[in-house]
Amino acid sequence: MLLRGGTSKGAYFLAGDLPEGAAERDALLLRAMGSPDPRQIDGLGGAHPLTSKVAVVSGSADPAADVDYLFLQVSVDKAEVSDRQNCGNLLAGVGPFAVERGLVEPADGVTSVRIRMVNSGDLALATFPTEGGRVVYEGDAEISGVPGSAAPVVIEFPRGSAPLMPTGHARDLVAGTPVTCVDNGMPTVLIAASSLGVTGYEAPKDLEEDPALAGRLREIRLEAGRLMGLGDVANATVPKLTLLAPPRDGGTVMTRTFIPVRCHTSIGVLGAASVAAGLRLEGGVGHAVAHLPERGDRLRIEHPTGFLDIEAGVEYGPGDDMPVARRTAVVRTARKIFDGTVFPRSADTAPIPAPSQGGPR
Ligand code: NQM
Repeated sequence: MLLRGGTSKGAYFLAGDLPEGAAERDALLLRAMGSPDPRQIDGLGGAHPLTSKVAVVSGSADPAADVDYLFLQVSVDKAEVSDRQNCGNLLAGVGPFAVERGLVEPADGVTSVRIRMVNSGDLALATFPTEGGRVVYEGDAEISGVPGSAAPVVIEFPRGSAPLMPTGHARDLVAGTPVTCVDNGMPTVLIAASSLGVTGYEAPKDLEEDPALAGRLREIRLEAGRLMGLGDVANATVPKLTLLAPPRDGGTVMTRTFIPVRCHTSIGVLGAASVAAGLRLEGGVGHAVAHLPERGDRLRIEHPTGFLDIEAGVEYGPGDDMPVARRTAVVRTARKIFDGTVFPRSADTAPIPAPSQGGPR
C-alpha cells in the first residue's frame, strides 16, 4: 500500500509478504522503488529521500505494543537500503495501515495503536479517527508541507530513558564549529547557521548547491558521528544536521535540516523532536538563537515550507547534568494513496504475494 505519512511518502508492506533474509528483502525493495537511479523511473520511488521510504509492519510479540514497525530508507541513486534511522513521518501511516490490513481492530470514534519502532526499540502511540470499522482519512488538520487538510493522527512518544546528549556535553567543538549533538529519537547535530556563513533562511536548493557548505557539513558530520558513538557515518543517513537561525514568523526557531546531504523541504518528526529537546539543553548552541517560550512544552519549529508544532520537554534530575526527554507529542496526517500489487522486476509475472493477513478494506 502506498501512503503519505506526514510530509513523506512510502510503500507499506506486511512483514510476512517480504522475504525473511535482509539481503533478499533489500534487493526486492530496490527493484520495487526503482533504485539506483536519480529519477527512480522504473519503480514506485519519487526521486527524493522523502519519497523513497518503506515501512514493514507486523503484529508485535511485545506485550507493550500492538504492531512492530521497521523503517527502511531506500537510497535513490545508490543500491542501498538502510535500517539505521527511524522515520516519524511514515510512522503516521502505520496505525491506519495496521487497521487496513486487519492487524488492529478499529474502535468506534478513535483508535489508538501502540507501535514498537523496531529501528530504535522505542514505543509510540498513534491515535486517529475510525468509523464503522474503517479509517477516516478526511479531516480538517493541516500540516505545513502538505496541501489541503486531512484527519489528524496524534503521535505521542513516552518519556525517554536514553540520554539526550550522546557526547555527554551540551556543546562540542567539531571541525572547528560549535555544535550541540542531541538524540531525542533522531541523532541530530545542531549548528548556528551564522557559524557556517549562511543565514538559515536560504531555499533548500540554494543550500544544496553550495559546494563549500557541503564540504563543511560533511566534515562536521563525520567527526560528530564518531563523537556520538555512531562510528563511521560516511555512508549512513544519520546524524542529521540542522542549521538554526532566529525565528521569522513568531515561532521558536528557524531550521534548515540536511538528511544528511539533501536539504529537507520541511523537517522530520523525530528530527523536530531532537531539535526541540536540543534547544532546551542548558549551554547548547540553540540558546542564543531560539526564542524559547517562558512556559509550557510547546515549541514551533519553523522550516522551509512552514512550521511544525511539537510538545517536547526536557527534565533535569536533581543535581543531574544528564537530562532526559519528557513526553513528546505531535500532530501529523496520513493519506491512503493506492493499494495494489508491485512487480519487483518488470519481466516478472509473479507479484509480491497478495496480503496474507486481513486483506485490503
Ligand atoms: O525525523 C526525513 C522525514 C524524515 C525523517 C529524514 C522523519 C523523522 O521527514 O522522524 O520523519 O530525516 O531523513 O520523513
